[in-house]
Amino acid sequence: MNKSLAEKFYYYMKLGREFELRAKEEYMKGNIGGFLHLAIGEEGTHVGAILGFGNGEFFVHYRDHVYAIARGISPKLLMAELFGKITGVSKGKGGSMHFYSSKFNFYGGNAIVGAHIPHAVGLAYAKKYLGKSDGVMVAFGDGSTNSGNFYESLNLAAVYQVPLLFFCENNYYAIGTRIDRVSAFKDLYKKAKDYMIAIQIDGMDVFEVYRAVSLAKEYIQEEGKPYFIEALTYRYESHSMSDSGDYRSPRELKIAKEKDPIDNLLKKAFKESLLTKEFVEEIDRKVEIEIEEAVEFALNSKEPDLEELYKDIFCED
Ligand SMILES: Cc1ncc(C[n+]2csc(CCOP(=O)(O)OP(=O)(O)O)c2C)c(N)n1
Ligand SMILES: [Mg+2]
Repeated sequence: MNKSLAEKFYYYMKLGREFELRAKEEYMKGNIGGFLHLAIGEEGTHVGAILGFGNGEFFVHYRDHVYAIARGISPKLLMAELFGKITGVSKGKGGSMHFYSSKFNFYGGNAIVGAHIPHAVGLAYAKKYLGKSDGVMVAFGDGSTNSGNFYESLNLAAVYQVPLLFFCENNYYAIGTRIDRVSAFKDLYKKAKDYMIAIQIDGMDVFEVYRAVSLAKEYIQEEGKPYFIEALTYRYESHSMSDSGDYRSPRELKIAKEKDPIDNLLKKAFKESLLTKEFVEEIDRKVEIEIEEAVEFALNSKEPDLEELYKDIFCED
């Protein structure tokens, strides 16, 4: 692990966390409406995966903010999207669950659990068909792995041998339902291992996620075959702003927070002299300013005109 990578990890994880903490505040003030799913606690998984995969095409479910930030999409465009403004990354028409930017190869989020997994198989198939060597990645939650779409996708990806990285974030819950109540397997990589190489990693360790995803990317590109990673992670907040999260005990939360991915990164990086205290303080100040500017931008932007309702429905090319 080198210094510049550790610096990037810290910057994006901190930016992601502060973005979401502020989004929660703005939601409570009434500046953001609709759904809001936060990934606080999952930053090691999201940032490690995006940076490990590079610029390749990426599909994701609705818990998409930190992925978009790590992809380099401006927090201004993302905050404006949450505020429902025309300057938002999806012109204020998608909100939290539908960040989308073809410029950034970002084809998420998607609100329907598991529905985007076959889309990713389709794009990976197209790549292979057109003789392109770069791969595609799709991120989804543990809950998706109980859906038919998921198994159809594993099957087709293996039948056609497409360059697709399946990236499962196992945070142990689908809304309020704990995984062992709905899934025959607690270790979700086992659901994929007869179709392709499938591994389980510690998603609270950004270094481990980055390493595993980088290696998987090399594999799918060189071999032209699918690959499956299950990252064990945890969300600190409730499923969305509309549930209380009280289906988890305070003790469970406390144990999870002891593995906090940002603290984890700092501990390792200080020990190996990859980060300095001065750098961390400088980033904290930079992040504070960026978030403030993002909220200003969102507040001062306009809502979409009514005619926007009829745009972006059919492909015009
Ligand atoms: C097909 C479908 N069924 C049900 C829902 C309602 N729903 C929204 S999120 C969710 C839980 C999904 O959990 P998981 O895949 O583990 O992702 P996480 O929220 O934990 O990131 C459900 C059941 C939905 N959006 N789509
Ligand atoms: Mg889940």
